[in-house]
Amino acid sequence: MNFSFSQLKMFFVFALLSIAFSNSQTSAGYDLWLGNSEIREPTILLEYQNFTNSIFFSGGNSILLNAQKELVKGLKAILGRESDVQDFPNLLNTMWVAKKDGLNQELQSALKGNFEQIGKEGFIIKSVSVDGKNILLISANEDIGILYGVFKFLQLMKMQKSLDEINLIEAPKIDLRMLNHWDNLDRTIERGYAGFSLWNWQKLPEYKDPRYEDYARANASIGINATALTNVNANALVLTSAYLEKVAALADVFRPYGIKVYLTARFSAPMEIGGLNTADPLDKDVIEWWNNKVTEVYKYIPDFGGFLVKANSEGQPGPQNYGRTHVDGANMLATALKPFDGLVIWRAFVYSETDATDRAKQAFTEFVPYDGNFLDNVLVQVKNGPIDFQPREPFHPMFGAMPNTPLVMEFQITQEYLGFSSHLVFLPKLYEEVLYAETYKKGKNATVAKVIDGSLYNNKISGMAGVANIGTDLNWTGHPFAQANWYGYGRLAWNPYLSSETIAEEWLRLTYTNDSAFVEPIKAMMTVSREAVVNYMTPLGLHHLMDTGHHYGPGPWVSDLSRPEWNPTYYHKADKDGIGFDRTPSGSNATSQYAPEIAKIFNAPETCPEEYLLWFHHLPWDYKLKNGVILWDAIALKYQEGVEQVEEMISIWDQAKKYITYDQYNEVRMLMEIQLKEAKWWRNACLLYFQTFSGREFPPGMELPAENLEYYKSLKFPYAPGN
Ligand code: BDP
Repeated sequence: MNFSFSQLKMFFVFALLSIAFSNSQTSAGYDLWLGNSEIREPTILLEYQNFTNSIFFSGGNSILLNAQKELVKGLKAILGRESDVQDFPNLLNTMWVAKKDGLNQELQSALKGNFEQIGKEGFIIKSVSVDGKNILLISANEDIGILYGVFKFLQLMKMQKSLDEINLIEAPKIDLRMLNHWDNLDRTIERGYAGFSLWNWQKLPEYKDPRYEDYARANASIGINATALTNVNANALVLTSAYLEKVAALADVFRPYGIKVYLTARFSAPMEIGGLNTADPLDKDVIEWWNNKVTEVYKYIPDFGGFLVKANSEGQPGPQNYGRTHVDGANMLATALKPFDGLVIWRAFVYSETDATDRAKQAFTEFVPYDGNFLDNVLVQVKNGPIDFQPREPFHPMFGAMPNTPLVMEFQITQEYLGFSSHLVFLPKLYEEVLYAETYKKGKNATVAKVIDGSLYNNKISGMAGVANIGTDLNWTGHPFAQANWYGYGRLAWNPYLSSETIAEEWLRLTYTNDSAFVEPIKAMMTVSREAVVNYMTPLGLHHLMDTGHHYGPGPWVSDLSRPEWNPTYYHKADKDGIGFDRTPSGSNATSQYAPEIAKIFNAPETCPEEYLLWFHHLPWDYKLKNGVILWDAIALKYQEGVEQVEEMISIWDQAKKYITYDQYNEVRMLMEIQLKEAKWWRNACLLYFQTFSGREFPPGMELPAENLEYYKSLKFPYAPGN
């Protein structure tokens, strides 16, 4: 075949374009917060060069090899040159990376007392002066501490922090820092909005997608040390040997990054894959089946973490099917796991179709009486609020109410109820609000964070779980800013006392640039984004107004589902007299599940924080808020405010355009267009619907809906993702 010159030219242009395109694709967010390495500050750069001229790295197993690999690669990206890394110490070394036992006497004594503070996973980064020479040290008790220390060190450099007098002694405050993947074996993800599951079960165990390692690396860089691979609505097949072999292959990739694998255990597995005719936790054959199964699991995965269990919740099987309790079920599994140091993480997300009491009360009622009855390798996992991952909920009253049971905080990182992966919502703001909440359980200063990290009740183990927002999308999370939610979740699991602003700043610097002209306004934009979504979806304590099933968009009118508590009308209770759910003693009395100090505040509409007003009170449309505005007007104006906040976010983003690449700018800009459109949709649909009860005009200042209520009600989304 002959090509003309112009055809050849076209071919070259095409080839060049596709190379450029694939390059821009691989850099389009794939590197996460491990990406940006530019250092613009010359004095800082010089300091870094001095410290990293000659490095002694005391090597060892695969975790340390990874740490060394990260250090070499990271320094090269930052400094633009290779550092001299040696595995024997000498006089020229400007930096030492070694566990305690790899340090010489002099350096060990320079760190005296520090090693007791950092436990198994912590690290020390310290500049010490030995014989008049400044040496930078990264040390730890265990290998994993070195890996975490190296990641931290590189992050500090990327954020242009001076290392001159650094003295950082850090250890995680929470033991179990876990991701929960709601991934199905067919690779769909329940409530996943970033593509399909990373786990390619079909090709495992032979084919290990390089992405598994990138996943592990990203997690290790923020200290995540556990991952539950499968959906809580579990499939028993993952416990068969054919799948365990695949799980083992993933565990092998994650192990050198300090990450343990967990699986969800379907309670009826002994029947489904074991051929038994019962799954009764007190039945001796069932007990034996689980014992054998656990032994088998540990043959494949010697450091298997344990089981995450959703039982007797939303139709999932559980011990109650056999007249047994959550304690019977959890302890049976815990007994099987105990010899291998495995854990049971038993979820408290329960509400029953036969229980007519307020759904918000049911988990507390069911679980709190069991406090102290679970074996010591059982943790109870509780969602942040008493309903279900809403844009805003008061903290779950179980936090603080079970002193003898380690409670794992369950946050949702995937944005099931917060606009999927099209809305920019910075979730650490939400997490922080919950963690900072005062429980009054042992006097003042008994925050939820103190319950979770085990310090309030001296629990022996502590944990936090985040329902992952990760999928096969090139940028992992669908929305570039949803990466900040993965990052921020990890940071708070490491230290639940960090502020969301600190996290936003770190993430922006590590992901985009250190230029404060970019960082400051965008940080402010991220900070406001959470309040914006509350305002345009569910202001003033409203909740669960989402359309049902897929939870995409507004559906406050839905009232015909079989279970009452699946209907939005159950939650807002709008009628001609007013709106809101009375959870005070005159209503469901859910407030009684909180400490009396808090119940008192929540019980009176005058003292109840306005952001929870309609969560706890049913109030007349003309009820006057603190600022004198009547409730109907206030609701309408809050919805309007939410829309305006998104407009403001867009204008901030537009001004930041010059600090980042066009692709980085444009991707977010296009998503913001969706967010604005949907914010208006939420406002219009909810207000037109509530207006049918209030019978009042919209207040001045509110942009009038573009369509009528029938239009909004007619919208259907049979293929909304994640369902
Ligand atoms: C709800 C989700 C559902 C989950 C459930 C859970 O809609 O898909 O299975 O939570 O946490 O929010 O078990």
